[in-house]
Amino acid sequence: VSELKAKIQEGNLTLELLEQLRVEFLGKSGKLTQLMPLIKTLPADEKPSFGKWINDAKVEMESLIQTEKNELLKKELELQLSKESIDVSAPGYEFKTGTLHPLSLIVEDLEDYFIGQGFNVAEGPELEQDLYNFEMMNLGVGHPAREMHDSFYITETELMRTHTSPVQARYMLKSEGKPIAIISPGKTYRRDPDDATHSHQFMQCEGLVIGKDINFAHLKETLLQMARHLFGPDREIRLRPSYFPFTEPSVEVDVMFTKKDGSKRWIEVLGAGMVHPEVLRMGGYDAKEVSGFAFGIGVERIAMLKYNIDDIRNFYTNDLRFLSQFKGE
Ligand code: FA5
Repeated sequence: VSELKAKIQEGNLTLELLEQLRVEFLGKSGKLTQLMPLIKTLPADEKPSFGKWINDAKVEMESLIQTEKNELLKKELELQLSKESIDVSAPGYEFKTGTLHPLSLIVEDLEDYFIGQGFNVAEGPELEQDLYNFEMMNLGVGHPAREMHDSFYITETELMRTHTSPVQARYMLKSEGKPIAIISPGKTYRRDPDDATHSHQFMQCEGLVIGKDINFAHLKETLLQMARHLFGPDREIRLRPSYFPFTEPSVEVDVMFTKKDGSKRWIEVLGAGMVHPEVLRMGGYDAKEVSGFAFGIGVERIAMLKYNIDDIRNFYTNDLRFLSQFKGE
């Protein structure tokens, strides 16, 4: 007992060293344990006192070790607590959050704006059937305007949609002759070589309005108000005659931009027109009863103009230095 006491008092114990001491004295072949068999060699009248002596020693040693163990555990806990104390004056961590992609910002803005005008938002598949992408848009097999939409065919009859216009056809069939006012933003695909203003995958936002007495003035005013919402209240637009097989008459719309050096120029942002009677008919509408207009906006174009971006590839190369500039927009 005194030997153990001395060793504990030497100090510098750790929990591990203490355990070694326990084994050394009380373990299976420990110093005290080894004394136990001696009891057999003693005369019967000495056995009880020897047994008591051994037992007392064991109890005392165990208590010494337990006390020391509690001390060590307490010290360890205190050390840990002192290390882990909270320094309320330490500078905080910067939590890095993502940001919406500029194209998502434009799409959300268009959705908010048109929902406010009473439009619904419709969706259609990106892997589209030839039927909706071309035929129901009045571009039959062999139609030369199909060339304008060099496409990625996946099977004989399915392709990656070349524009968002097939959503027009799908929505007309679903609406069964009822009036329509929708926009439909989404991804589109064409076999255009990538350059500063073209991408093989880009976004469009379709618009379609069908009802009684819808006329060209409705289309013009809708586009003018949208341009002013997007680019400011004084913004001028210009409608140029154009051709699309699914609209008649057709126009392309330019928006006036003032460059940094003060010079002005028109920039094309969308195609539009009055829905072609054939398209109405195929969609289940009577062209003598109703009329409609449609438009297809190039979303990247809008984003490039709004945020002054001169290369469309910036949207698709995931450079955080570019993307992080749209925080808080
Ligand atoms: C169309 O795709 C018609 N569906 C638009 C339309 C809808 C007309 C409804 C009438 C009624 P166009 O091929 O011009 O039209 O494309 C429309 C816009 O998409 C273009 O003004 C341009 O901004 C954008 N666009 C076309 N090709 C690309 C491309 N490769 N990369 C980026 N933007 C493109």
